[in-house]
Amino acid sequence: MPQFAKLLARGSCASCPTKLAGHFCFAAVAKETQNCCQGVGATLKICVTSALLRSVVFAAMLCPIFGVAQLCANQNVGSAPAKESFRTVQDETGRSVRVPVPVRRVVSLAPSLTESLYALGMDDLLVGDTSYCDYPPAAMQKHKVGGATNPSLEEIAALRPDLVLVTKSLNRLETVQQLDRLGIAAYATDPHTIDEIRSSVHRLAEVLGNPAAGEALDANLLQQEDLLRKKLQNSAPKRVLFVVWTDPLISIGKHTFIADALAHAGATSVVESSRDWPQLSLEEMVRLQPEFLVFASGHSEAVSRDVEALAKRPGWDALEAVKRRKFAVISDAVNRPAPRLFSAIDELARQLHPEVFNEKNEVSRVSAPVEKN
Ligand code: B12
Repeated sequence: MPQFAKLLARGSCASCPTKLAGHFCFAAVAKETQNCCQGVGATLKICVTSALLRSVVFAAMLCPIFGVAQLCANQNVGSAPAKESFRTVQDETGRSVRVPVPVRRVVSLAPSLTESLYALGMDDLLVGDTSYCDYPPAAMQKHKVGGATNPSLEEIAALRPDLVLVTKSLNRLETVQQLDRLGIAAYATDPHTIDEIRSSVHRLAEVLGNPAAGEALDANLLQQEDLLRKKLQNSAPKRVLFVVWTDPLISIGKHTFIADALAHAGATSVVESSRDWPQLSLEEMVRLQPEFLVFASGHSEAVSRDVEALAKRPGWDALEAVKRRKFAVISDAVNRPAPRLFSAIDELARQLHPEVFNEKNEVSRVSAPVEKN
């Protein structure tokens, strides 16, 4: 992950005024409380209350100075103990979610959300994730709560999360309903385009209390996107079949983030379905004859990674792209609506349009994927 994002995320005071105000207020409360405690027991409560009040007033004075009055109000800087403060936000599926302020413990139920937290440098909030959360490698050390579609509610509850992160394109509605019944807040994302992935990660950073980290990452991703767009501006898009699943054949619909990722990589899907993950017949694909077949390096053990073996199977062998071995195999990051998707897009563009990327033509490389060791 970019070091600057980490820096902002953990916040030097200069780059994160909210944190500055927060530290100030906390210090003020601590000092006042200590002074008061030296006094008579009966006055302790009043002293603490007045210290708190003064801190709140102090914070209110500081906020406009730093231009973050709204943020301070949202985060209740200097008010009641953290666990008693909440704010209501709307998630990307339109649900109202009561989010504790500050958020200290997060469980992620999707690899894309886990990766986003790491890319934002906010992984210290992550107390649990799924058995599919394998990137960056450090994510594998987090406490596992089961699969993405079948997590253990007991495991999640035992981790006492302030917030559980889910995504509509992978997790089940029932999981969110079960969490609701347990009184555990769940925030859902639902990005369908590259722009929406950037804004979704940005918004997530805000919801978790570090808008500066979201802004920095957003700007970095936008820069990567612009570089690639310029490179490919004169390249005609390649007609491809993106293979999500082989048995049965499942591809992508036109409103999915993968369709938009293909467009950013100089490709267009031969499938034009308005269903997100349509099941298709090979006969239909033979009729459409894509120029390339695009595979993610891993989705599940159940998906054939051996494209040579696939090429020998009846039906598949009738595709021109198969006969000519026009396969593009890219990282499974393409399956995850998260910052690393941008590196998968770059990877695909290099395979589909190698002429644009040869050393001679290359003006500047798209910067390295957002990652963290
Ligand atoms: C299509 C597909 C995808 C699509 C999208 C996922 C999806 N929508 O299902 C893409 C390509 C993006 C994908 C990605 C991944 N997938 Co996948 N995928 C599939 C596949 C092939 C079909 C699933 C399907 O038919 N979905 C259609 C229906 C069920 O989904 P839907 O239309 O979106 O409807 C649901 C949601 O809308 C949701 N919903 C509705 N309203 C609301 C509201 C809220 C608030 C929420 C939260 C949800 C919600 O409920 C609906 C029903 O469940 C299955 C395997 C299979 N053959 O079943 C694997 C499968 C679901 N994938 C799997 C995995 C592991 C992954 C990846 C982790 C792979 C990887 N290595 O990166 C990634 C994770 C992506 C991420 N976000 O991090 C596993 C999950 C295993 C598990 N126990 O959790 C499966 C079961 C494959 C397997 N056997 O291993 N996948």
